[in-house]
Amino acid sequence: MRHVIALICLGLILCASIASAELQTATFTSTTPLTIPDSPGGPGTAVTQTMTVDLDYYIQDIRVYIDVAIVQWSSDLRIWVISAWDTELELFHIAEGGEPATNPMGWYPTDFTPYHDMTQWHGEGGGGVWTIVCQDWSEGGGDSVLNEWRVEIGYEDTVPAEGRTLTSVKSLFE
Ligand SMILES: [Ca+2]
Repeated sequence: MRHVIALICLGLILCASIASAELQTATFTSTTPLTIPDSPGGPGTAVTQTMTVDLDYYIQDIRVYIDVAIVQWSSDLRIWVISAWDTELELFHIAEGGEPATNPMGWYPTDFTPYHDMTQWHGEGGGGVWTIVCQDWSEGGGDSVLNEWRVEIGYEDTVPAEGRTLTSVKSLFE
């Protein structure tokens, strides 16, 4: 009987430690519309919007959501996101990631395939100013509007992020 109790206790301790290692998730959202002007031919005007992410933890997992209203062709568009630590990744590349031709709305990397590998953001501090950059690369089809974008960060709340000067921390995740 004593052994059974000991095993149950051990089991409870294991479960508790596994539970505490689960990732927490925080989502940050911008719903300010951003007009993406149609290209006059070649790369059009790049427009940007920033969003402050208030989170003092390292990125262990990340998704980015976009909702773009497109007059005609999503294949005209390119969208980049720049992290708080200034790592710029292209997510939307002329609709090669499986985005629909009109009104693409969904998450990278779960709904659409990002053009760049988003794991490059893992190990960076999540907190700070994030930037989205949108550009129309082909004449015609009219302006588009980025209605909303979100950054969802998975993190462990047991490890608070230090300042970004500790870039060596990033290597621990690679
Ligand atoms: Ca266009």
